[in-house]
Amino acid sequence: SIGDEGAKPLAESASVWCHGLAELYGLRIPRGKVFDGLGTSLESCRRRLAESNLCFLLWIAREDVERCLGCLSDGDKAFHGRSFLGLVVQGRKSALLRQLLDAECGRPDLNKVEQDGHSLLSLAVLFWSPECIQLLLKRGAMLTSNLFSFSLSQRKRDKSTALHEILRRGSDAVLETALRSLFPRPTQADDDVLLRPGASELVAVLLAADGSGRPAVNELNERLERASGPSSPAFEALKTRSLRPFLKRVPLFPPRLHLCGPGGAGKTLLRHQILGERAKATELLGKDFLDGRTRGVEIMRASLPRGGFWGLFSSLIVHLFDHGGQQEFQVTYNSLLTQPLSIFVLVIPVDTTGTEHRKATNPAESAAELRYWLSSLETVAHQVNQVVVVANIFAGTSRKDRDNHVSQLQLAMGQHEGDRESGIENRLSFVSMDPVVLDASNADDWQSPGSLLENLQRAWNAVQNDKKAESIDLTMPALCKPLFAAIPRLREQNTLLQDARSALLAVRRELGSVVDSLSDAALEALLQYAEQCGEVILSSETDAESHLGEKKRLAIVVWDPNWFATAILGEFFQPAVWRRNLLRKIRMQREEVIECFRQIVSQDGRAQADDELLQHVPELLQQMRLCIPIGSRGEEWFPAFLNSAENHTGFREADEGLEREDAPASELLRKCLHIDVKDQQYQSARIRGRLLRLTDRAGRAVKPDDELTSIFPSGTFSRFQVRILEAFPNPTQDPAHSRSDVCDVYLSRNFVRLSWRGENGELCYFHSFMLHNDRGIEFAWIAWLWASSNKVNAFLEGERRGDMSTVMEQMIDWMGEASTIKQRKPGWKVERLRPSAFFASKTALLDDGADSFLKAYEVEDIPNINGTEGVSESKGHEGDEEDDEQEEAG
Ligand SMILES: Nc1nc2c(ncn2[C@@H]2O[C@H](COP(=O)(O)OP(=O)(O)OP(=O)(O)O)[C@@H](O)[C@H]2O)c(=O)[nH]1
Ligand SMILES: [Mg+2]
Repeated sequence: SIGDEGAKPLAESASVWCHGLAELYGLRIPRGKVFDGLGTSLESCRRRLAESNLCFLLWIAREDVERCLGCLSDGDKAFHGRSFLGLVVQGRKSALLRQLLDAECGRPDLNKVEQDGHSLLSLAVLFWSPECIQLLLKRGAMLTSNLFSFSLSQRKRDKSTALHEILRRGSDAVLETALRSLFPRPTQADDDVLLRPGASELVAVLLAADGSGRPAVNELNERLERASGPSSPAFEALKTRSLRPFLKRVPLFPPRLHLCGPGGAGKTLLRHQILGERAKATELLGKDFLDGRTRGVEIMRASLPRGGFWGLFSSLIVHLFDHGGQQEFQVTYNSLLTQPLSIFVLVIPVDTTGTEHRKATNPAESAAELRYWLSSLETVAHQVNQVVVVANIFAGTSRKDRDNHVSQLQLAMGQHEGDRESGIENRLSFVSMDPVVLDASNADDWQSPGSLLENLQRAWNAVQNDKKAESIDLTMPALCKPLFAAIPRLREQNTLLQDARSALLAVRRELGSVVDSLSDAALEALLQYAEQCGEVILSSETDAESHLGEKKRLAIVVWDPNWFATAILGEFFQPAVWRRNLLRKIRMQREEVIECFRQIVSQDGRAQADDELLQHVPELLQQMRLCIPIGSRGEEWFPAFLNSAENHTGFREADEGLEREDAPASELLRKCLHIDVKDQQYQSARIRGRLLRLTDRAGRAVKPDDELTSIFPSGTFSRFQVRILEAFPNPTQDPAHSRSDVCDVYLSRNFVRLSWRGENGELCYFHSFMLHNDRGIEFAWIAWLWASSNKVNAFLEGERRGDMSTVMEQMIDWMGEASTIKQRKPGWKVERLRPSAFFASKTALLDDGADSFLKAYEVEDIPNINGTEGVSESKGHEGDEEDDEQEEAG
């Protein structure tokens, strides 16, 4: 059709070019796209091509990295439903692919699905480019159990997974890369990989069948048999055992049901009702407060009717955790509440009659209590959770009182839910926005229509179907089953606490041939599932001999978590016990902790604890965040549960040496260093103060009587104190005898004090407080730094370095670290304090608001406290109007 002689060669080139592309991509490109039949020059032909959407095919063919990068960042360059990277893979351009992936522009998703269902990896297999396969696998493309057509045939029978195809066609090197990409880390005869939590994915891929029903693992076995000579490590690891028994998986169970709430709320009574233990319920109703309270946590299995038509005869197994609500037992919570698939039942008492140990409740207090528990759960709970709020109505409460309480609780739940909308991350999911109202003393109330049981059934369904749960491995190896069956028998042997070696021997004895072929590491992996299901508690130690550094080795096994939490920890946390054992110190020697456990364990008699075994118990405490080791050797322990500044109900704080410091900063300076700030000698002294407060929903700093919407995670101040001890490892036990030549450290419940002395009598002094609001909850932190002259440099980490602002920033950082749990930090605001606030009492300081704080535009560097700010007490804090006005003007 082309008349023009000159255009003929062009038409031919275009043909060749289209043909070339067709070969390369298997795509038919009409010649007319390139050559319109009218063009008169090669130039115009090129231009036409460059202007069409085909030009990027040319760039790929030419491996023009720069232009291809442009296309990649463009994002929408696709041809016939094939993505840009898909085209690169299809063209087998491994070198180009590498360069594109190296360039890190936009970090393309290597597991994206193409329009025709292929993945980049399956395309690389389809067009067979070993280089691309390896490259993609190394860069994070994942083998899946999806079926693809790797031939022209579209019949299901002829489909297979990418792994099948690699097993059939790939070289050893390609296969090695594929297997490596499946294993979570390089396998060095690590034969427990398949048993570890999170191995489901790997197992699913190995077990995936091709279109004709042949599982990949069969092909793998055949290939392993065929292989001769030395092969790769991943290969070797698989060869050492027969894979089959490791691959079968069953669902992980059961969800955890946590009964939480204040002491005496009726949690245990409710538990007895749920478990149908009428006699125990009656007994508890007759008990007095101290006898009845739960020590530590009681853990047991419970079976609830599943509900719904089909579930009529089946039941819902849950792991029930009945937590002691008294403050001193709350320390056991953190480590237990953090697991996924948790259902929290928050029991709030409604009792307008009151008892000796518990005040009568009022609606506002109950709502505040609920808010506290919600914030507290919020800081520790795993994302996959459900919350049921229960109002437990005690006998003698009028209908009107009940309704008032319930509507306040409802309001508090609504407010909490409202936070979600304002963009604050909220990780609690309520089953219903209405509290469940019941009377725990009534045996059937909890299962009446619309009551607790129905809510639990809904919660159970919700956690199972939670989208967020998809990323969690909810299966375990079938091999766990015989182990789980053996655990009750192991408990009966009255060695509830065992070191790793004896524990593993006991398991082997119980399970016999089932686990013959398993290594100790594989058994440990199975025990980890038991721990995940709440059947045992494990503690591990860092393996010193391991070359990998971080590797952990099982140290002890607690066969009965219930026994450990109640009989051992519950006993340990009794104030009476640590009073008797004189353990109330800032720091404990590791030996003291061990000694205390020795006594408790031997009195209990259900475990034989020898010295070696007891040596490992502190690790368990540390794992539960009850004690914090100090320094790298961890010989000393900071008992977080004893040093917390929280209220301990039931005894007088003053009698126990548990008072909290509460004096104004200047008074403490006088008391601790015998220094009167107004002394002429300290004319040039400098002061720097910070107040850090939690914020409310609107980002405003809260006051003592405000409702807290976020709280400091429990143990925040303890962790801050530990950080101080690590930096300045010489605390003074007795405040009266402080040494003057080194940095002197003193800690008490809510107080930290550091003092440094320079060569010429210069002094530097730091102190900080944790403050509690009206309800005894930590809500603010104050820090002061005072230096006798501007020449004094403070010490940090035992060195003389940094100026005052460095020190202050460091302290605030440490506080930030201490209050951050799982990357979550409560909302707070830091305010700079005026020197005049140095003389104010805490209450006055918090009350008067802005007057004590520097305004944003004011410069902090005030030459000395006797200057403009004025130190005299009359002028200082108590709100001198004139003074205030001057400040405003300034
Ligand atoms: N009349 C009446 N008494 C109740 C009710 N709920 C709890 N009690 C009584 O209140 C006391 C405390 O109840 P528990 O169930 O032990 O409270 P708890 O929440 O488990 O308390 P801790 O274990 O200390 O956290 C017991 O003496 C119960 O008998 C109720 O609904 N009605
Ligand atoms: Mg209880």
